[in-house]
Amino acid sequence: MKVCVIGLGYIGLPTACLIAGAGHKVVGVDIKTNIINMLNAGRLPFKEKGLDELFNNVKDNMSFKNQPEEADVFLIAVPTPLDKEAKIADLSYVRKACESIKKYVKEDSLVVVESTVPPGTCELIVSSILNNKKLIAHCPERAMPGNTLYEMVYNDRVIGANNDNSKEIAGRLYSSFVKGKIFYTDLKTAEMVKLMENTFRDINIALANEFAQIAEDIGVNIWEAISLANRHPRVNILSPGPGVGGHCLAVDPWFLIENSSKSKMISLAREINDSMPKHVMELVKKIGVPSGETLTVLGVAYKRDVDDTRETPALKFIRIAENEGYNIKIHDPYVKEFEYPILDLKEAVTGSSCIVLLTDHSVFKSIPPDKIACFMKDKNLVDTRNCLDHNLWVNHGFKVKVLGKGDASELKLSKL
Ligand code: SAJ
Repeated sequence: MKVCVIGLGYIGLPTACLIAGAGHKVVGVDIKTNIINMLNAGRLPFKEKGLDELFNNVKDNMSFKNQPEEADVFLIAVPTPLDKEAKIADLSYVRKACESIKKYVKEDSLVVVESTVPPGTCELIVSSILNNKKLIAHCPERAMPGNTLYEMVYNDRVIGANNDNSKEIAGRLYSSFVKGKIFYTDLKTAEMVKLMENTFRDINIALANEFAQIAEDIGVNIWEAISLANRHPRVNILSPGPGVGGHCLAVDPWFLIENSSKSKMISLAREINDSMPKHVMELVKKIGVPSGETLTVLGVAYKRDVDDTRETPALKFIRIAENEGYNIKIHDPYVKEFEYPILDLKEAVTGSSCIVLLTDHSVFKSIPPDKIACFMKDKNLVDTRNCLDHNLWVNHGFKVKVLGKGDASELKLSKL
């Protein structure tokens, strides 16, 4: 098949490479000229495990352009950001992508939407822009950044299709590179399934974050409590942290509820997770660092061992801290581009009164506290991911506060 992939980001590009690797001819399209130039020059615009090697093996089957062209399948993998004011999906990129392919889509070409969209989008919006062309499928991506290629091949996939013909063509395309099982349903169910998956995770992280704050109040170590609770065969509590980032969990739950008045828990979970950066600010104050001091933020990527900062809770924390009068210095060995300068470790801790660890990058575990203590003004550490060896840091003179770790001696039983 000839497949035209619209949107060459974190999902579109790896998918395009896998499709090319399965022997199809791929035309990759993106509105960003710099991305097209880089790809044509044989370079990747971002890092992802295994992508370099795959790209080098398959690029002869691929071409990259700013404009779509005729194809058997059009695969749309453009972003669907959140309209932050209205808390609804901003479908402008999906609309533009559909407009851009409209004149190339024939009666027998299939249009597959991989972008995450509110239920009803494929049936009502995509279909009407394409003049009710008959072959539409929705196959939401499910891959985890950092392990994208493996998950794109081995995860099960859900394909929503509007008729048997679109189901058959989409099935043929995906089964050529997916080794997981493929399940078929209608368009709207597939759209809802994807949103439910991420909402499930968001709500469970919110529960962990609520447990953590309760534990701080009553003097319990939530990390120990969670690991013990998880010994129950049907319990799997997730980890608390400084909030939820990424282009999915902080966004998708809103898409699920934008056309329903029945949600209570979903928006509450969003509120809890969004409030975590503020809670981290409170921990900094509790450890005794007053405003006017310098804080070192360790990690601004939204999660461990990736360079991705989309929707990162670190940005919210930094803005809150600056509003409260703190100076901020940032160190993140993965992140190359950010709203604030990224410094090397020594520069980031020099003159600082507190290290605030927000991302649990593996390399942070080997930071030697004795080697950086001498550059700091005061030795304080707030660990929001329970990721460092706290005894080691205490032994080198650091005062340590861990998110979710209540001080047993501070227990106040106000209701007893
Ligand atoms: N997080 C916690 N505690 C946890 C787990 C995660 O605070 O116990 C935070 C992370 O630090 C991060 C955020 O949640 O800020 C999201 O990270 P994640 O690893 O849970 O998920 P994503 O956003 O990288 O990828 C998710 C995945 N969805 C599910 O696991 C249900 C992935 O499979 C989807 O493909 C992706 O969303 C997507 O594109 O929708």
